[in-house]
Amino acid sequence: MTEQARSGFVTFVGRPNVGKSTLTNALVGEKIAIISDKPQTTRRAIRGIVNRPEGQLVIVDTPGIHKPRTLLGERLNDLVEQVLGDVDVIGFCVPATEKVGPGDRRIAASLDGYPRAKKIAIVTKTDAASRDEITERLMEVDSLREDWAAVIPLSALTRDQLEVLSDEVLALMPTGPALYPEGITTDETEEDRIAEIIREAALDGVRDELPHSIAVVVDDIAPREGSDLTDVHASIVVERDSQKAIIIGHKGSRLRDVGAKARGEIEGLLGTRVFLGLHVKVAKEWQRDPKQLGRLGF
Ligand code: GDP
Ligand code: K
Ligand code: MG
Repeated sequence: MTEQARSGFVTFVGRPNVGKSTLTNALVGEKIAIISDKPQTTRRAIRGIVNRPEGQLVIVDTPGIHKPRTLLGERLNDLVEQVLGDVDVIGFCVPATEKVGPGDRRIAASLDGYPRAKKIAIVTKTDAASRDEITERLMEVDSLREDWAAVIPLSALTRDQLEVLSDEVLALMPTGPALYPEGITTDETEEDRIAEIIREAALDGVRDELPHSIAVVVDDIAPREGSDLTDVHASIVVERDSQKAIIIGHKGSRLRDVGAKARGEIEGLLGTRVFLGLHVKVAKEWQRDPKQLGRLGF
């Protein structure tokens, strides 16, 4: 018996840092979403594509719904609402390592607002939890809703049970042809991916409000004539002069580290050697300014 191919959209929801972006990347098999231990670091809807013999999954990694503090926050919430209303499957994530709390309960209950999507529960980070903890979490999560199509424990880090998840999600998708050509892992542009790599490197080691104030714009990508080098120029945009000083660091030391870390990854992405020119700019209160937001692509 040959079954018809299936395809559709899935997104993962859950509190910040439960492992949604890591899971997206692990399923796609390539880093397309940035991972950070800072909450709320995903800032756009990023699509990752998974091809399987049985069909195609398009994973949409979103920032998640948060209390909006700025115009940027409001726009991101609208974006997430739209994604949740459109997807075929929603995967609700809780980490095996932490007890289910009010935040998890609120998010699980809010899925009532998206009746179109089938819902599955995912217990993440099983590599970091004991058997008893995993069992306890599975029971807690199971009781949060009556309509889970499946409850799956997994580890994105060790890849344990990832296939179980993708099989389960695919089986819930409508039948239909692939939505993207095979061989494509994301619909993100090269510029977007480079900007995110730089943002991830710049986020590493900064604290408090600063992560939220950082945006990155790629100004130029050009192969250098007569060499195997690509010149990439990008701007790291912050909101205040004091933040600019932190990003640059003593005698430019921090910016150099950010550049070195990002350059290696960009070389992997482009498959050439890279000269990376980073410039730090101040755009006052860009998160609240519609014109600046437009310029930064939000
Ligand atoms: P998100 O905010 O839900 O997108 O979470 P991230 O994917 O950014 O991950 C948050 C943190 O959890 C990062 O430090 C990850 O390295 C870590 N993490 C994610 N998945 C796993 C996992 O399967 N096992 C372990 N031990 N850590 C994980
Ligand atoms: K995060
Ligand atoms: Mg994320």
